Amino acid sequence: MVTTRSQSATPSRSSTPINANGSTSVHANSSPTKKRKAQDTVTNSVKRARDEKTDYSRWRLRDDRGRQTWHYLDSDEECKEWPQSIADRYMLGLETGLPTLPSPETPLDHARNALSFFQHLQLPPGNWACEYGGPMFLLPGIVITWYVTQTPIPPAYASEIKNYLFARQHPEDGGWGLHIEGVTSVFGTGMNYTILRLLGADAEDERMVKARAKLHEMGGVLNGPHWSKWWLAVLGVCEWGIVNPAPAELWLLPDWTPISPWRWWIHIRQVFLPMSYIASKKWTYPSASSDPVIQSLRNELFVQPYSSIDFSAHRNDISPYDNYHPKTWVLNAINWLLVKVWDPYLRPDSLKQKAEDWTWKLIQMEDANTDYADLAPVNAPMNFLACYITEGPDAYSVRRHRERIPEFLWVKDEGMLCNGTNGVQTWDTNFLVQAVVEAGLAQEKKWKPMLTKALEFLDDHQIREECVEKDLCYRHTRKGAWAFSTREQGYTVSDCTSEAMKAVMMLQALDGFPKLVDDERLRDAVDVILTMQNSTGGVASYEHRRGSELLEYLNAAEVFGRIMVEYDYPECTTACVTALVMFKKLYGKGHHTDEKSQVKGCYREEDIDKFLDGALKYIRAAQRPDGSWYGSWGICFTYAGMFALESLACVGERYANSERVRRACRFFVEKQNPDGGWGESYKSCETAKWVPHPQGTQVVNTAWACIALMEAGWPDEDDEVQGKGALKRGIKLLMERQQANGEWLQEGIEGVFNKSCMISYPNYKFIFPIRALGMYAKRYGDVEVL
Ligand code: LAN
Repeated sequence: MVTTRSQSATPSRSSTPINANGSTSVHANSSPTKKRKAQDTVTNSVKRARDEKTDYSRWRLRDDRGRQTWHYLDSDEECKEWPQSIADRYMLGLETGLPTLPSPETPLDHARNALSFFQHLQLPPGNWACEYGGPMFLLPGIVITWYVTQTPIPPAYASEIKNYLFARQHPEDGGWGLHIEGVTSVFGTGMNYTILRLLGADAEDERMVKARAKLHEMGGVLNGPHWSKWWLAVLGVCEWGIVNPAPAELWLLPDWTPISPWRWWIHIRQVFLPMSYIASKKWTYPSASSDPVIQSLRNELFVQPYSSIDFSAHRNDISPYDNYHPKTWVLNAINWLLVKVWDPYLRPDSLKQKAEDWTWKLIQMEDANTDYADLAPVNAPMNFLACYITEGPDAYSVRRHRERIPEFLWVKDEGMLCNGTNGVQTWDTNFLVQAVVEAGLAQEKKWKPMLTKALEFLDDHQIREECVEKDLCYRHTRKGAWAFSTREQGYTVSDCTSEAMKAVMMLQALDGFPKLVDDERLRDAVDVILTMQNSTGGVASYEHRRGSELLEYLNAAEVFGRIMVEYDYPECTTACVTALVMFKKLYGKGHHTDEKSQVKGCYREEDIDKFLDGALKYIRAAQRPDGSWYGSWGICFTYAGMFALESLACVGERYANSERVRRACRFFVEKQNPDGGWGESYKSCETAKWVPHPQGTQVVNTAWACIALMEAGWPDEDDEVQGKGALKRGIKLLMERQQANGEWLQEGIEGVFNKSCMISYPNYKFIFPIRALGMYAKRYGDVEVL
């Protein structure tokens, strides 16, 4: 059986005093037994280094119009001038000092208590923030890029990155996986071991010895996936011969070809872009051969002696732990032709140059359109490196990239990690606003300042201009959209746009809130949403689908499935459906005068209706025979079921009149645990079958299930219904798990992407219970739930 690590529970912080100025001391979390163990091993001639631990009272999170960075203050004066906020302390896992609240009785009392706590975590521009960790392959790209570009790494960052990696090392086998709960793999172990060494960890530290042993047991880094081979070639630990082709020439293909990169899913093409550029140049860290750490890594990362390795013979080696999506015979055949025939004999220098020139131009466009923030922390360090290689160490592009990388980094009780994006600003803020409005609490005076700030944030972060040379760099329309994080990042996401639009419309429809986003800007958002639909009726994430699913034959990543093109998602589709339905309701009849016909009606009503029709057909078709929907962005059936049922409810399809909704309810009720809650493991996402959470009930799954049942119009009090009272028991569980200060504690990981990689959404444990409790009170009255 494979042991997994659970996401760390909130605050197991120690009060052990830590030296000021970031100077070294024993790890604050070391228990006496751990220390004893360490001493024993030292006498056994294996070392355990003394970990450097920074002083957590010196960290501050700055949020500058959504641009979030962590700062370590060196002097006491600075600390005095910039005191630590409650939000800082909470994120760092320090005591918040927030008081015990009056004992709640009704569901709304519970929701109010939760808000009393959660309001303290709102940041000055009006958004919420949190750790957004999970993937274990993001820090390596950043640290390797810092290293080869000779970027000074702040000592506090270096210490806390090491601490995080050690904290996340598998307690038994000593390795790391693709994500924090995943099984140990070569990708996770090879890359994280490497960066620990670059950051100064000692090769003879007992934890490194253990990790190395595990890596060797899995065959060493020769068995890693494509991305790790690429990074190790950049670092000069492997030779470029081991890296399967990433041909920059593909970018020269005419747009009509079915495999042109502009058709790929945005994340894959934006990673492939710098990857192909740097691979074409076969650039390697120039000091690799004289750098003692690299020399040493050449001995540590392989099972065989470095000098005996024929790297090109290991292009296709991959360990079974990493081979989630094996390469197809088509891809293998293409790779063979590229390596054996195209590269050595046919590739003209002029074509190589042309491909490099064009990819470089596209890299510059990505940087320009995001002010060097870039799409995500995978392409950002790669673009940074491309700029360094092309423009030299002192170029503006390099300095700007250097400045922006810290926006991906996050400090928590375990150390410093890399978030999956530059934050969750817009996304979490949308959902919190909606939860409060749905709970009917938005009119309470106490929450008005908080909600007004949130509205100001959403107003500030709607994207107002199209990309420069949008069509040339294949970008989707974005004027009127919202991104997942910030306006600067600037990537349209279908559901982020829709959820933000809903949050804005909900607040602006209430008395006492300013009308910050005018009708024209809401119409821009509608225009964007209407571009997102696929021919199936469903909606994808960043763009409508541009290429065939057959492109999966060319999926070279090995560690992820279904990444080559956009797919339909019930979650994204529902967000669009509910936003458009709300728009029609609030801005419908007589709200807009058509320019041509001068008819007063709803803006683009026909287009909206057509969209809704197709979208609902898709939602119905996506339901599985057992009544469930598969979720791609949250875990898993509880998440998608909640959205799908919301879509159906929106057009009046509910338990009373729909067999499919009854089937969905039965699915939920059958999965309920005896304690009244629901708990779903991330394995549901990997296997596409319901897998119960090994730790049982989870607050977030329970909230999703309760919301789903309420959207469905589940007759909870009907004696005739099997499963009577399921909803009430779920709501009770949410109330029981709430702490005296209003918070809920962190449980298992909540989110997912690419089927196999998990990602944390820690704010969900506040947002969705608030919503569920509020909805319950609205439907059943705000009385004690007995
Ligand atoms: C995200 C995070 C948010 C997520 C939702 C809005 C929840 C979803 O409904 C639509 C897709 C989206 C925007 C999404 C897409 C993929 C992301 C950006 C991530 C899961 C966060 C990290 C991930 C990104 C791909 C990580 C980098 C990895 C690569 C394979 C390039």
